Amino acid sequence: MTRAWKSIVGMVLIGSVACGGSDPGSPLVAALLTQAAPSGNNQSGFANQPLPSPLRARLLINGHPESGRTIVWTVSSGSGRVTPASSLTDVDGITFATWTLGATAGNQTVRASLLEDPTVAVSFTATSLDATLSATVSVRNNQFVPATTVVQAGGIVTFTWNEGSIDHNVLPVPPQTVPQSPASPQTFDAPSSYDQIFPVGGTFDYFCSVHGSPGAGMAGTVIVE
Ligand SMILES: [Cu+2]
Repeated sequence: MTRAWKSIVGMVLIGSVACGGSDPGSPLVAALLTQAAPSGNNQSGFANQPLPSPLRARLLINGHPESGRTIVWTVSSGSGRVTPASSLTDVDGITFATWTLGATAGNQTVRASLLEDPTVAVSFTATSLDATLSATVSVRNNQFVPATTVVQAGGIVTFTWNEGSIDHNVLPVPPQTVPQSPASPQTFDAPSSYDQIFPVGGTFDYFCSVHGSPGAGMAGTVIVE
């Protein structure tokens, strides 16, 4: 079966593209690109920095790993880049690439596809935790939105009590001493707002002592790069 598939691929490569999908019994239909385990899917990272783990894709032909095939890596959403632009599958049918996220906030997507048949493809998603010098956390009933905020060292996070927001404070999880709302543990109602400067890098967990506890309920985190 593998030999038959390869001969069809050879025909595709010399230009007979139409033959690939015309026969429902064609072995080419049995080419499957999947996320390998571990795949590197659903990571979070910072803009302009490579994700911690590579993206890994696996090619199966008729259910068997296929080596020596070219997989093309392309960024399909977000402004990042993936390297190399193409790579060969190994004896386990696996190949990998490194994804550097772009500055686009939120979700970004990379697509891996088989050079010989781009319809054989799989996508990977990642979330950009874009670091800025200022960010806003909305203090609501009863949650902090977003729950995780990222700023650069020296950045300011503004905590704002939304309209209708009642009886909340911001307390640091020890040993950190920030963020901390004024006169805490006194609580505040909307309209209230205060700015917290984060001079140094680190992870700063906080919570509302009325509706949460460290790491649970109304709680949040500021990551300072
Ligand atoms: Cu609260």
